[in-house]
Amino acid sequence: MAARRGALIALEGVDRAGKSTQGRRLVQGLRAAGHKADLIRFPDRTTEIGQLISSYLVREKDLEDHTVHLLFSANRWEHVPLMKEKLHQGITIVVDRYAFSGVAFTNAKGNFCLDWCKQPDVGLPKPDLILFLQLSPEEAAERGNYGHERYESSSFQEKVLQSFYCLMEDKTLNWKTVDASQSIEDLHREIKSIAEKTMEEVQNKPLEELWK
Ligand code: T5A
Ligand code: NA
Repeated sequence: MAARRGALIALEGVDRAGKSTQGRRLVQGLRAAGHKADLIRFPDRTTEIGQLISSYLVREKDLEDHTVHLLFSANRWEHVPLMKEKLHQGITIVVDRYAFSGVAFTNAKGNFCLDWCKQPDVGLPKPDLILFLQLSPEEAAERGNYGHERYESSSFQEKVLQSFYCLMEDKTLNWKTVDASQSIEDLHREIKSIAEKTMEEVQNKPLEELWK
């Protein structure tokens, strides 16, 4: 019998929805329950490509829009060999943002159709579950004002949200929307239970390719 694989679980959602908080909490909770689990945060600002992205986000560097889109995608692809190895070793991988953020943010700039935005990420490991952390703009604003990073304005975030809704219409993907206005612990419990159910369901299924 083939070894059981880990699940690939993506966290997406509007800014301040709690993706990073829940990503850390989920990996911690899964490990405490005896599962093998790792977290990857995208963009991963620690790699050379990630450092370029980071200097763009903090406005130290200006990059052309197509170029930055491809860099965000490349920043995911550079993790793929290790992600696949770990998944096949039975390690569940939680990704804090993934290709959906990549598409939603570039598409929100206008002049970039969804299809063009998706192409560089076609063939990435397909998430077994995409948790969409939903929070109203009012509640998100209560969690602190937007900082000075690029994209941190409410009008742009509204366009990003509309792009996410378009992506969520794809029924070949396992989107699950959760109410991110709950307390950190209540939301964690809900997310962990959905994650464990998915891990059980996919452990003997092949890993698929995104948008292929
Ligand atoms: N981007 C990203 C692209 O354009 N293309 C791409 O391909 C990718 C991957 C950086 C930017 O890059 C763009 C998107 C972004 O604009 P980032 O580094 O992930 O991406 O952005 P961050 O600013 O780190 O993350 P967010 O603002 O989206 O926040 P999170 O992770 O959703 O929220 P979190 O967990 O940091 O929490 C925010 C605050 O709320 C509190 C927390 O303590 C924290 O203070 N909080 C709660 N408060 C009350 N109740 C709860 N349940 C709470 N949960 C968290
Ligand atoms: Na975050």
